[in-house]
This record gives sequence, C-alpha cells and structure tokens, in this order.
Amino acid sequence: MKLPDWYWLSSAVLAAYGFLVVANNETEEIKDERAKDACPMRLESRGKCEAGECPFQVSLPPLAIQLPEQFGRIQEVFKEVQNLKEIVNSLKKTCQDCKLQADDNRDPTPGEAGDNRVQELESEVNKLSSELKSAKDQIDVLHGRLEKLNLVNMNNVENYVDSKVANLTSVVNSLDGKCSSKCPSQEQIQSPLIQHLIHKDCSDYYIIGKRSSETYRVTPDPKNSSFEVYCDMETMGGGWTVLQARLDGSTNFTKTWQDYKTGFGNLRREFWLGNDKIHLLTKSKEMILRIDLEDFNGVKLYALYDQFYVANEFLKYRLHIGNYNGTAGDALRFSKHYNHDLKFFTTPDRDNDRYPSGNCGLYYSSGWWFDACLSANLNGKYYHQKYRGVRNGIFWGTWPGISEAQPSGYKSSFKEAKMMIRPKHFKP
Ligand SMILES: [Ca+2]
Repeated sequence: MKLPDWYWLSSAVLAAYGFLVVANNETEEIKDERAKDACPMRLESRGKCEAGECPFQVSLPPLAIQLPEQFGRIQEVFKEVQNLKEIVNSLKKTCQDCKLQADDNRDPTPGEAGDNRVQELESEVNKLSSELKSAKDQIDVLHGRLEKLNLVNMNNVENYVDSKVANLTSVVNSLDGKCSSKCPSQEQIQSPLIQHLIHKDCSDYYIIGKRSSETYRVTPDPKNSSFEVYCDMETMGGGWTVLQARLDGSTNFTKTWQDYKTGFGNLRREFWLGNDKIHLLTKSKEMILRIDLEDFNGVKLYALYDQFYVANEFLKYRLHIGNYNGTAGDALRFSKHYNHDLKFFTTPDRDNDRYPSGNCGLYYSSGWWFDACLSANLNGKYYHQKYRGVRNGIFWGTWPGISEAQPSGYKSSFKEAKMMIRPKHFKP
C-alpha cells in the first residue's frame, strides 16, 4: 500500500518538531546569555575550575529554518491525528461498555425473570408433548380395539349370546325339574292324586289318559298362573299343545305387540296362544315344534324342528329352533339371508326385525320372528284364494312351486296352518 506523501512529510516534521522542542529549552538559556552579551556565539567557562581545568560550553544563536508553506498544515494534521486518537479511544471505550453490557445481559441476575419464563414455557411444551404422545398411544390402543371389534361381527356376538341363553335355558329347565321332584314344598304333594293335578302341557294330559282333542288347563310354571290351551291328541300320537291355528280367516292376525303377548282369537278355531304362554311352555320342558300346512289344492305337508324355545319378553321373545325334519321344507331357516332362527319378535307396532328401512311386521301385516324380512310367515293375512300385490298372506317359502313366478302376478296362500309343541322326550 502506498502511503500518502504527507504522511512521510509529517513524520519527518514531527521528528523535527521534537528536536525543536528540545532545542527550545536550550534556547531559554541562550536568550538569557544573549541579553548579557550581544555576540551571538561564544565560548565560555561554566562552573568552577578544578585543578586548572575549567569546563567550557559553546552558546549558539537561535536557529530558524524556513520551511515550505505546506508544513503549516502539519499542526492541523497533528491535531487531526490527536482528534482521531481521541475518537478511537472514545470508540474503544464505547465498545468496551457494549461488551460489558453484553456480558451483563448474560448475567443470570438481571435476566432471571426472562430465563424463568423461558424455562416455564419449555417445561409446558415438554409436558404438552408428553401428553400428546400419551394421547396418541391411547388412540392407537383404541384404534386396535376398534379393529378387533370390527372383526367380531354381530353374528358372532349373537351366536355367543344364543349359546349362553341356550345353556341357561337348559340349566333352568333341569333345575325346574329337580325342584318339582325334590323340593320339600313339592314333596308334600307327592301323592299321585295331587301331582296329577299339575299339568304342564298337553302331554301330561295324554299321560293320564286324555285322548280327545280339546281345550285343557295347563300350568307350565307353578310360579305363574295356569291357562287354557288346545290339545291335539291325534296327530303323530297326540300330546301336542297347539300354539297357533289358521283355518278359515275368522281371526284377524294383524295385531299389536300387546295382543301377541297375551294371545288372541278362539282356541277352538283360529288363534295365537300368546308369547308369554309360549315362553312358559318352552321354558318348562325341552320342546319340539311341528308345523302342519295344507294348501287349497289339498296338499298337506309338515315341518318338524327338534328344538323350540321362545325367550321372554325382555329378550323380545327371541326364537330358537333346532334341526329340521319333514316334508314342507325348512322355510324357517331358508338361507343365510332369510333365517328366522334367533330373530326377535316383531309386530306392526314394535320393530325388532333386521330390516333397517322399515318394519316387516307392518309391511306384511303380521307378528312374527322377522329377519329382513321373511321366508316364512304363518301369521300373514288369511286369503281364501290366490291374491295379488304384497306377499302378506300365510307364507312358507319352501312350499313346492310357491316361489315360481305366476304369469298373472297371483300368489298362492294356504287353507290351513298349525303350530304345536310337545316335550322332546315324550313317548306316546
Ligand atoms: Ca326394521
């Protein structure tokens, strides 16, 4: 880097200036001497002579050197340098102050409040983060459980409940049997005369020799009151308790939940015995179900189920049927999509069916264990001949030719239908 010319000049002048200052001190003495003596330069002794040797000194006249005009600026430059030096010092001090301030800011004492706030925020964020993580874990767990629940479809749940209910039913039945034979209160009425007064169903009347198809009073459950039933003592050996009969359309079967609960109609003609009674009868003993059908062509067929149980009202009179046997076909368990087994009872005023968009009981004018909706409906309307429109007549889906399309749109109905039960282990 090339330094400006004045720099070299000022350095030289400064050196000279220093010299001048030193020289000026000497000049004071020279002035004094000059006042005494006009000679500008002289040699004289100074101090005391010792042993003949005296110290001498030369006094020179004041020296003035003419410098170029530009040198006049040297003082200004010097002042500027001094100013600059002061500025630099001031800046340096300011800078040191800044540094001290910065150091101060790092000090824990003045920044304590701020630091505490930051720490609080940090701890809050950490807390929220851990809460979020815990929530996420919980969501994952719930998600897993939800997926498992999805795997357990309603059919599995139903089957599980059904198996439990079936077990309970059999336990209750066996306990009931034990109680009637072993309980002290029952032992008191062990005499054949009194025991024969309790008839749980028609088979008990058959056992004591009754052979005429008639109405009889039965007491399937001693804790509940007895009631009249119609007994079929002829079909397949007899001993049947009739639950339902259709033969002439004299009774309207489009009834309410309450009607189906207590029963309606005429026991000697057309009737529904009543869901509460059917429940007590099927709870009392292990029952089998027989269905007899006759169409208007005089064709008579039957269906037999080796188990039949109807749950109580709390369980919506749910149907349980066993294995099928017979000639009319297993319409109660027609297919995977039309299966009345394990279905709840539905009436026009009580929708317990599996049809989500409406009430099968209302649509088919009946109380029945509807699926969504039916492959059998023995409580449908009684038609005296073929009919058109909604298939709301008495229906048995496995009846020969019943589902074949009629060119005229006519549907066939039944002349007679009958449902009856008998103890599984009854031997006529
Ligand atoms: Ca429905």
